[in-house]
Amino acid sequence: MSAPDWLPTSPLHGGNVAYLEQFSDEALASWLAQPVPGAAAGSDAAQIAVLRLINAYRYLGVRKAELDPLQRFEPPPTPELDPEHYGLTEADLAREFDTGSLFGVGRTTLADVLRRLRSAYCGHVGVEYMHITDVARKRWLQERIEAAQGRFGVSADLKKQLLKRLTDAETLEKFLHTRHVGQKRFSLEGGESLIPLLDQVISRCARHGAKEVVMGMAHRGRINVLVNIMGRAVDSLYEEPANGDPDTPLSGDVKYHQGFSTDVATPYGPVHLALAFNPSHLEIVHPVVRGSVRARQDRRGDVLGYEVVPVILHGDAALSGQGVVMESLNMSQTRGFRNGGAIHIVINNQIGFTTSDPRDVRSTLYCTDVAKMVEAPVLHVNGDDPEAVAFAVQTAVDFRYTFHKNVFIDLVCYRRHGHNEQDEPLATQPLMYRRINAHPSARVLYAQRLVEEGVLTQAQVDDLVDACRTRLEHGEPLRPPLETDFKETYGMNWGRFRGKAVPEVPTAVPAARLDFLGERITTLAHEIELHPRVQKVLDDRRRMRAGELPVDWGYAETLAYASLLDAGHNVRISGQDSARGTFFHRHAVWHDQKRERRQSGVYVPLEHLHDRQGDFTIIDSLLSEEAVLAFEYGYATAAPDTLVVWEAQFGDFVNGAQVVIDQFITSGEAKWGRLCGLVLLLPHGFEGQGPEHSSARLERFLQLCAQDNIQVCVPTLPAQLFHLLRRQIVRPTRKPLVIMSPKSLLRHPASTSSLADLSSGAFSPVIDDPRAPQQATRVVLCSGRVWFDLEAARAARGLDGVAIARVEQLYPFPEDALRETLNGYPHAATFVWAQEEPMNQGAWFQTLHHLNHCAPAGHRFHYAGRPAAAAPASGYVSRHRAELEALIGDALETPYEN
Ligand SMILES: Cc1ncc(C[n+]2csc(CCOP(=O)(O)OP(=O)(O)O)c2C)c(N)n1
Ligand SMILES: [Mg+2]
Repeated sequence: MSAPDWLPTSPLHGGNVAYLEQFSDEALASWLAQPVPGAAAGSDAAQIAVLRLINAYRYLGVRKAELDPLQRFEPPPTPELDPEHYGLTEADLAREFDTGSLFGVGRTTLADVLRRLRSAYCGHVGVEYMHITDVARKRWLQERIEAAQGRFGVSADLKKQLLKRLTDAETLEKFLHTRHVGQKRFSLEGGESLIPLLDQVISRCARHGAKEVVMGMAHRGRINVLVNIMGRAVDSLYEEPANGDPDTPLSGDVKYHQGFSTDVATPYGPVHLALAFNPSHLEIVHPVVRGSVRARQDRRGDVLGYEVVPVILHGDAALSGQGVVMESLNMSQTRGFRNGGAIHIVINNQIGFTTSDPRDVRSTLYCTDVAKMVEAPVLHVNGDDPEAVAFAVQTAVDFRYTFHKNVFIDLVCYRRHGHNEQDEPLATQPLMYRRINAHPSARVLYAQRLVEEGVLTQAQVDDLVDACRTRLEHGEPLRPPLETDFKETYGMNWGRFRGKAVPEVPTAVPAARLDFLGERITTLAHEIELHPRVQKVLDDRRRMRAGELPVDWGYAETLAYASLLDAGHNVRISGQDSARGTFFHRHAVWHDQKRERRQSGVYVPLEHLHDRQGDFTIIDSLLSEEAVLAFEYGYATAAPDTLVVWEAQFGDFVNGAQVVIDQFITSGEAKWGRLCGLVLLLPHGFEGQGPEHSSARLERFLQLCAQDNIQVCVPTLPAQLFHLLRRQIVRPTRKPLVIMSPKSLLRHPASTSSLADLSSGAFSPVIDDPRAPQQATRVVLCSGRVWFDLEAARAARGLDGVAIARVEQLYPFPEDALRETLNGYPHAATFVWAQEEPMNQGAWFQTLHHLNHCAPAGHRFHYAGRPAAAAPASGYVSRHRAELEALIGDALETPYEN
């Protein structure tokens, strides 16, 4: 075979090993893939062949690594790992070669090279790292792996500790199996090494300075983690509130979704551990954990993630199957969402429920291949070798702390029982499970090894089991909680926010303060040449401050944020293109037309109020709904005093994050008692933009409303948004707030407020007809922008007998306020609910009972709106207009039989 063009024909002349080294590993890899026709002739060629062989092991050694405890599959043919592939022969084995960058070797025989490579790359740890483009990261890993050569240098003390933790893991499962017969627990058996693994992760992180570790995981082994890692008492998991207890309105959740937080001791000091509550939706907790970690990091000013570390566990099937993993990884290094890298752990039991055939589960070789998109290294490790596991952990944690990047540990194991304990795995995996049934546990295998090594006697091994069993039988925790004041220090004191009632609070800001803030947000600290259209926005805001123009949405919203920052609260807003605003209205970041961003070419007025203000963060997010919204939920649940806002580009796209809405935002408090003050801004309104840019699916949010879980509002005036955003923080409760936010209203001349509207009053759940026509015989109620269409038509048609009022808060439904409004129209005989959404959508069916509750005796509300429709809106402007005309007529003039 001839060398590729870029290689000199005789690379060794003139010390050209170094020359070879400078070529990228990728280039060498592609050369490697070429077939080798004949024997390598001459010593130069043989030397090149040796270097190529070394490189091949770095890329492909993992394929021959002994990772699977069950040894079900033959390793795939990998001729690139055989010297013959490069034309090297038996005779070359004893010859000495230069080994290039093979760590710590220099010149040695080919036989020695092979031995070193096989022990480094083909033992119980298989590493994938050659996809990393950064040379420093790659070299760092190379050194670690090649220096160890599969010998992990584990001390006798650590060996005993590893066995003890394996024993705890196994004994707990056996104990639960007999104590709580027939109860689903999603046993960890087959993957017991997870417990010593997590122990090592926590203490290694502590050694690097971690003060908090936040974990997320699904069902598998969760009870084991709660007991063995978090120190939860077993009985506390199985306690249930008495049936029908009126003080327990919460739904609660199954025990394998329980979160917990505690402080644990490590040799390097105490660590606060939090395990996030999770729903069944396996991978969705991943971005939630990242958000919670980011909030904690922000609170500590921990920019690089030294003190707070996310540890995220995955199942093999879920990791490779669910799209939210890709979204979460994609955001993991971006400015607004990074954590300084997460430690990912895969409980790779080689099966998902009943599905394990490689031809069905994924299209990649490894379940971890998605990690490569962010160039994370992957350490695959045989779960039957706890020492290899400990080595993988040390390497992974040190890597994370050195480079602040994600890292994956793929714990290759098996699942001893069915998916849950009632499941019969032999029904679908007979061969796999026959093997498993004959396979001794990791504890038994490791105990045998330690007895053979003379580290422990069999009696001592048995004592470990007995001691654990005794503790469990006496109800003692397997990991006693630590007496620290950590919880007080790092806890978030949510107690002050708990409460069912959602009282109205004063949210007005004194005029003088508004004026001061208005000055700050319209003043440039340094010279910036704005785009003329942005300059116009700024000029207009200055005139709004002076009272020369009415207050628009952009100014009112910015003042709301300014007033909260002024009081020391932090404000965090993320969404696609949120800094400017999809509709060119927000302009929270000003761009100099002459300078690059990096050369202070941007100015964020809300960061420059005064020295004691809160932090303002506005993020143009990556194009993700699910992961980003989940992240913000996680953030908001860990930052009660920060106003956290997520904005959809158009409200229509929020359904890409439906899991977050269903499983966390609307039900998290009922299931887990988790409070959250997250705000969703969802642009909504039927303006002829077609089926996909009209509806944030108001009806879906309303359907999810119960037990005071969330708030759903449709503000139609800038001052309403101002008070609503402020109320979210000023009020002593925390409830998610869903806002159907404006699009065309942003520029509607009638949709403005005055400065006085901000310096007095509060959010009004119902806005009466400003004309309050007391003689009205017909009352039309609506929500949102259609009010302006109705009002314009009413005026144009001279329908003085019609009153049109707005319901601005749809949940909790303001029955008292609405009754009061309706009482103002004693002559009304016709009551109409008008909406622009089709009948099966919008607020109609979800609020009808409230409306009729409020209607005067003997009256009920009639519907005026589009007929039920499959698609939210028409794509034809003419049809859109005709439908609008029809619904206006129905609302204002069509007679209804009562
Ligand atoms: C999003 C989602 N889809 C489907 C399920 C149902 N389900 C529960 S566990 C499971 C298999 C998960 O396999 P894996 O991720 O490998 O975890 P393991 O149970 O093997 O530990 C499935 C399909 C679920 N919980 N969540
Ligand atoms: Mg699995």
